[in-house]
Amino acid sequence: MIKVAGRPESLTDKQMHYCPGCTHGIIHRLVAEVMDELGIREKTIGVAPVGCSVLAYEYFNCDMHEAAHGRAPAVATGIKRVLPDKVVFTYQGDGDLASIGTAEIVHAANRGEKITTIFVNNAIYGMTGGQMAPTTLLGQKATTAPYGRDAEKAGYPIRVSEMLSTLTGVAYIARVSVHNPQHIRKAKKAIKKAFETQLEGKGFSLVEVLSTCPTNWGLTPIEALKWLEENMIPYYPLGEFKTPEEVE
Ligand SMILES: Cc1ncc(C[n+]2csc(CCOP(=O)(O)OP(=O)(O)O)c2C)c(N)n1
Ligand code: SF4
Repeated sequence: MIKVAGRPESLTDKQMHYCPGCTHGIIHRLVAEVMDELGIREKTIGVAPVGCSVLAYEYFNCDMHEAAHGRAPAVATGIKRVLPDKVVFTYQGDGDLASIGTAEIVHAANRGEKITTIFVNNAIYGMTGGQMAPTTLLGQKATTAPYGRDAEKAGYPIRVSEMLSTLTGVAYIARVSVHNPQHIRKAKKAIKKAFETQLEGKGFSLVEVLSTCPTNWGLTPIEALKWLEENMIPYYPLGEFKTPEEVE
């Protein structure tokens, strides 16, 4: 019998705790498949965030470290500088990366730290009950914006990939989505390119992945995928914002 599918070696056997329809699980799997394909599992160190993916250290079958809210890029910087031969990545939500950890991500990117960040943008704080995040769309409801986000009071949703790609130390930045199989395949390619950028010692790399939070969006899993496609992609366009070729 030919095996056509299986669990990546870079994931543990632990059952994930994510809500039905949450795409964090798909993104974990893509990162794990990339680790397997690049053969780097045994030399990879991941840094887990605070947020729904806080338990990522239980799911990835590589060395993992936990960081306080938003501080993953700073922790990853320390690890990579002490152990430059390791592959170091952070996995962070938008509350973690674009709110509490704004300074950390901007300065790690600006310093050109040779780390990779997987930035999961679901436009809301998932774990703590659906507060507005810096990435919450205008008009989108959140527990702290019951009438929808209002630019007058809360400013505009931050486009992290565009913002960071202006920094010289950045080698690779792309925004992808996981709302259907075609985009999942593209997302994996971008994640692989980000890790390859690090393996080539080229500088900071980040992949922003548009993700769902059916629980806090108040939608079914299928409605959430549709909502992502129809509402998030127009504001957060997909594509590569900076590639290693541009910095060579
Ligand atoms: C130092 C610290 N500050 C605040 C919190 C509370 N907290 C935990 S998870 C979270 C929200 C994270 O949201 P996000 O990064 O968007 O990830 P998601 O849950 O949506 O995947 C907050 C505010 C915490 N645990 N630790
Ligand atoms: S609260 Fe949202 S982000 Fe968190 S696991 Fe559930 S669906 Fe996913």
